[in-house]
Amino acid sequence: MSRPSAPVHDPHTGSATFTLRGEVTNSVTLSVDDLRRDWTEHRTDVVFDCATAGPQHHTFHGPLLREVVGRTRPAFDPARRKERSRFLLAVQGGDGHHTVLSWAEIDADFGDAPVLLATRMDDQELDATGPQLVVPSDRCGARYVGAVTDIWIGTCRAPGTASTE
Ligand SMILES: Nc1nc2c(c(=O)[nH]1)N[C@H]1C(S)=C(S)[C@@H](COP(=O)(O)O)O[C@H]1N2
Ligand SMILES: [Mo]
Repeated sequence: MSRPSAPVHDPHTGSATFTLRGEVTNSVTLSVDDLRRDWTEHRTDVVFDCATAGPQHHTFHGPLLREVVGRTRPAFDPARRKERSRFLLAVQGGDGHHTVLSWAEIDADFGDAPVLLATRMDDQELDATGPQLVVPSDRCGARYVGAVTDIWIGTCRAPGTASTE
């Protein structure tokens, strides 16, 4: 867990914001309201297992994570699959819970997982808390990160490269 941070709300709309950064051309800060307005909304009915509370059933609405991240123009050549396959995404919630996905999991040429950044869970709009990562292909709930504040995209060092840090 890293340091918790309370959501910052857009002063005009009151909608919680989060930041996308890393090895990108443009870092961006977006609100839940921006997610609702600027991208095609998808809906997914999921069930995931929680270690402490058992099976959880929810309906989520929101855009595809890969389309939202596309706005940052990640530092890969979009035409080169091997380059894309080296990227990771780290997603953090306001309580410090964070998890990783590989770009390939969500890339249409690889895993093509319909991972969402949800603006709504069941009947609840997520403007007060922040968006939720939705990973329908996961059997358990640990990567359903709620109250997302930060998303990082970038590469890790090649395994054969000695660390100098
Ligand atoms: N920010 C944040 N999101 C989180 C967690 C957490 O500790 N912090 N726990 C995860 C776990 S373990 C589960 S099972 C689900 C629970 O989702 P629900 O309580 O909304 O059904 O949230 C996930 N998202
Ligand atoms: Mo859980």
